[in-house]
Amino acid sequence: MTRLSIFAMSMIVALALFAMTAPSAQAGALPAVSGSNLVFHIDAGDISGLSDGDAVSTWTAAAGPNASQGNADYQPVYRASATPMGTAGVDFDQDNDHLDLDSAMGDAASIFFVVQYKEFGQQQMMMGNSAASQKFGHRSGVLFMDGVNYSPRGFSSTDTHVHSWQKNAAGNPGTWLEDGVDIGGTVQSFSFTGGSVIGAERSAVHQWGADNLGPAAVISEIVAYDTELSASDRAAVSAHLVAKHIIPEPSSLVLVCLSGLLALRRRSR
Ligand SMILES: [Ca+2]
Repeated sequence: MTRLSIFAMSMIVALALFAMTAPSAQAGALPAVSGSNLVFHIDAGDISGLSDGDAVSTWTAAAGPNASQGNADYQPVYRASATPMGTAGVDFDQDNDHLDLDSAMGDAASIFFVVQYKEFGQQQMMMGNSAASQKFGHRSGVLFMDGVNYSPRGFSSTDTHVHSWQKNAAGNPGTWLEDGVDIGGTVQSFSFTGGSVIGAERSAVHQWGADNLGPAAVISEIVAYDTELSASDRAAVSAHLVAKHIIPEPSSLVLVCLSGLLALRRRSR
């Protein structure tokens, strides 16, 4: 190995170490998407002034209406470090915790949920409006939207995941993705309209039936767009959320090493 090669290899190692230790860029803004507007975005990382275990009375949104709950019994709990990447979450007790939006969010055709389910019993309502329709969640691990199961595949992972629902459109089938991968099920053809509640519960407020519980889940981030995203935009938003909450983005490290190796090859010619 020539002296130049040794220098180049040293640079590659240094750059790789930098890539591994540098502050992650993925914690930043959502990737830009084409032809679709953000109608709702709420991130537990934006909650300030609370300590781990504190009740959440207000969850300020980055886009769209804020979420709040004045009844102490119904308030979920703040988790300072809820995900594998140490990002925060809002912990719902399944019994009666829910947050009302200050106003209904705009109609959504693409929704992303960063969520850790704690268990899978019965029906758990993740989001809905005040009527007994247009709600979504899961039934014993099968995701559904507006009453339609995304069957046949259920899931039972209590790890943090990015669940993404999208309405059916031409060339862009309505699907649920888990961490960017289609979990396989019935095409979904409707929009999610008038969303006004995160979670639901069995009390008189937002009573959607005795079998409809709130989420036994920790929610870290919700993102909703008004139209169907392209496959590439959807993949980009999924990848952003996975990298932010679940696993670090490997691409920067891979790219640095690849460019370093190419430089080494050029120099050695
Ligand atoms: Ca409660």
